[in-house]
Amino acid sequence: MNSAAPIRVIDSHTGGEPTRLVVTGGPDLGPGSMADRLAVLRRDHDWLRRALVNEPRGSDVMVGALLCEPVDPANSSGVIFFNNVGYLGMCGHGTIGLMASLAWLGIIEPGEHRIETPVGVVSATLHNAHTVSVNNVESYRYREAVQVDLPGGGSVSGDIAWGGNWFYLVADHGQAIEPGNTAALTEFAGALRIALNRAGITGADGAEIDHIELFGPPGSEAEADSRSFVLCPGNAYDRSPCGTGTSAKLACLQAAGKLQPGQVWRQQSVIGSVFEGSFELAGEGRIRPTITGTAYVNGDFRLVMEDADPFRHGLPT
Ligand code: PYC
Repeated sequence: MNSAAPIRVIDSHTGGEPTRLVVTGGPDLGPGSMADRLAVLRRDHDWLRRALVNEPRGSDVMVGALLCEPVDPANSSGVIFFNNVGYLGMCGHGTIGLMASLAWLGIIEPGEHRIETPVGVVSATLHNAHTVSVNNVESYRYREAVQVDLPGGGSVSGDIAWGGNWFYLVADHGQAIEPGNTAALTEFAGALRIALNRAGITGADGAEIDHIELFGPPGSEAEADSRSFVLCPGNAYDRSPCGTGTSAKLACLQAAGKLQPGQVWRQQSVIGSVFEGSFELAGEGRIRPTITGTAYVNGDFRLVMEDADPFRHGLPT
C-alpha cells in the first residue's frame, strides 16, 4: 500500500551545499522557543530528521531544516537545522537557502527578515531571488593557539571560536586545501576532532567542538582572501565556505587585530564558492558577523512513505 505523507520540502543549494527545507506537514512541536521545540523534535520526532537527510532519501552532506511559526509574530519565521547525525544550533548556508526558498515560494519579499533559531534571533536580508546577507548570532574567539597532539605524531595549534556552532580553526596543518584532496582532508580533520575530544578540549561550558576548519591560500587572490575546508559533525565536508565557520573566522581575525569592523573578508570553500563576511563590534570581545552568499532552489516535492518500506524513515544513525 502506498501512503503519501503530506510533507512538502524545498531543496536548495548555497555555494554547492544542500539544504532540504520542510515547509508544510512537519510535526507539532508546541509553542515554545526554537530551543524548546528542538528538544521536542529530538525526543519525539527524530524520524523526520532521518527521513529527510539520511540515505536512501538523503545523503551525508544534506542539511535539513524545519520551518516553524515564530514565537514573536514580528519575526518572519523560526527554523531548526539538522544533519545526518543530529541538530545544529545555527546554520549560515542553511539560512541563505531558507531565504531563497521562501522567496521562491513567494512567502517573503526582498528586505530584512528576523528569524528565530535555537541559539537566538538572526536577521537576514534578501537582496534578490538568490543573494542573501545573514546577520548572524554574536561570535567570539574563546581560546587562542590551543595545541593538540595528533595520533600519528606531531601536533597542531589552532583557535577555538563560536560562530553559532563550535569550531577549531587551524592554519598551520601542512595539508593542501584543494578539491582533489577532500578524502585526505576529511581523514586529517576527523582525526583532529577525535584528538580534541580525547584531550578534553571543548568550547565554553564543556560544549563539544564538532566542526573543524582548515585554512589555506585562496585559489586566486582576485577571488578571495583565503580558502577553507570545513568538516561537519557527521563527517561530510561543507561544500560552501560555511556561514557559522566564516563567522568564527571573523571573530578570530578581529581578536588577532587582523580585520577591522566593516572590512570585507572573502572566504572561499574547498570547491571554490565564496561568502563575503564583515562584522560590527558587539562588546565584551564579541562581534556581530554578516555573511553574504547565494542560493538556488533545485527541488520542490512531497515525501512518500510507503507503509511497507522498512527504510521510509531513513537508515538509522
Ligand atoms: O553554513 O553554518 C553553515 C553550516 C554549518 C554546517 C554546514 N553548514
